[in-house]
Amino acid sequence: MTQFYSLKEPVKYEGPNTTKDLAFRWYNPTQKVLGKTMAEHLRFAVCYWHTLCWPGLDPFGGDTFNRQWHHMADEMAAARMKADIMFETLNLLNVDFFCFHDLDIAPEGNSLKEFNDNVTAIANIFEKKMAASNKKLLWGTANMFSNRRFMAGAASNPDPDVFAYCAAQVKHCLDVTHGLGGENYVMWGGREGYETLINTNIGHELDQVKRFLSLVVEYKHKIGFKGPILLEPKPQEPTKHQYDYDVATCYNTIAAMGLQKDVKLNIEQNHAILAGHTFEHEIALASALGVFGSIDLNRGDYQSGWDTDQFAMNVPELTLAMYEILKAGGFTTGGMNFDAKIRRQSIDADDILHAHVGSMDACARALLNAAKMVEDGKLAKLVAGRYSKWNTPQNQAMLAGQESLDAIAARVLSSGIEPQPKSGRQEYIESLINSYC
Ligand code: XUL
Ligand code: CO
Repeated sequence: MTQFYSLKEPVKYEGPNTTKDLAFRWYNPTQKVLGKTMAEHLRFAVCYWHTLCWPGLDPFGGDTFNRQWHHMADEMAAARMKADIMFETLNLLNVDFFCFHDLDIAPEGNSLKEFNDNVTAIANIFEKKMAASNKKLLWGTANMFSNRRFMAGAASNPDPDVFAYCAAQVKHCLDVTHGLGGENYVMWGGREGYETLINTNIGHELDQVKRFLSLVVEYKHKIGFKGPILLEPKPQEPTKHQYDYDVATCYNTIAAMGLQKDVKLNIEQNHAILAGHTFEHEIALASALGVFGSIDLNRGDYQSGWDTDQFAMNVPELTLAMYEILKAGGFTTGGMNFDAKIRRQSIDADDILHAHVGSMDACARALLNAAKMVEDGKLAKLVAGRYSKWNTPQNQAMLAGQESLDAIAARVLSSGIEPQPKSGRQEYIESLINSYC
């Protein structure tokens, strides 16, 4: 076992008045909120890629973190060291879940066969570590965006050999995820889109992406993988346009294919912002459409228009998101994966711990606030009130399609209906929400 961090004992809940730097002030895993423990509500996961793979580079400069495993000649030894540190991280943070891309955990080698063998070897190590520590896999996913073979797309590549290669890669990654008891399988289409429309057959590419999704769903049933396949909406970056633009766009694909039972969504805060939506909008819409799955938790920067993937620390913002998650009934197989990275100047190992602890505390506070909103019920009552006139038999019949356009028109003309506008009370509601925070 390595000792990467200065901390030796797991971070503990000490309450809001503690003077300790590394302690939970709000996240108390066993504390009951609305009938479930905080740990059951939040289902935190540490991600492999930002935590252990990204070296701190930006478009103008390279590695700032200088981690030992990025400078080792033996790549499998480096992969084993990363596995040790992942479990050290989970243990210190008292986090139950982790998530990975195949390429995060093992080196590519010189062929897909070699890559698969490397991934399996590390998964075998995970299996032992998971059994010993009670840690679980929230989801696995295949990295089909880093290697140059994917530069023109993965499943949407003009070259069918790339499509077939992707099928082979996902098959193995889904097998490994299944073998480790992964609760979901994620597909983020980083290269499923285009750089320029003028060299792209958009209809053909969409057919390819849909066929690929069917293949994965068919295979999931074949091997008895019970969790959902999660699409992860994102509008652009790395491509100019990604086909999984936002929740609405993904839902259209899922519904057109009739896959609502098997395919849900993994919603990321920063991706919502890039698509021109709020985080809570994307959660609420996914829930309304029956495809809410999981969360990639992070925070975008409202000034810079790219995926900054900062740790989420803004309690009022998280409160609205948490309220939508509670209204959606909470997580089933999903959870809160920290798809977030420390800044490139945060070069100390312990910065990783501070980032997670701070964000877990922010989520816990948001959960407590949102629970107050639910328990109090004032907001729900206000919203229900705005729609209450729909409950009359007449208006229910109109909504259920039992009245035609001309029948409605005749009714309006004969009864002299004159709609009476009512205040939306936005400022009152905004103040009410502040009162819970
Ligand atoms: C990229 C992103 C990915 C997915 C998994 O923006 O969010 O890391 O979460 O491929
Ligand atoms: Co993500």
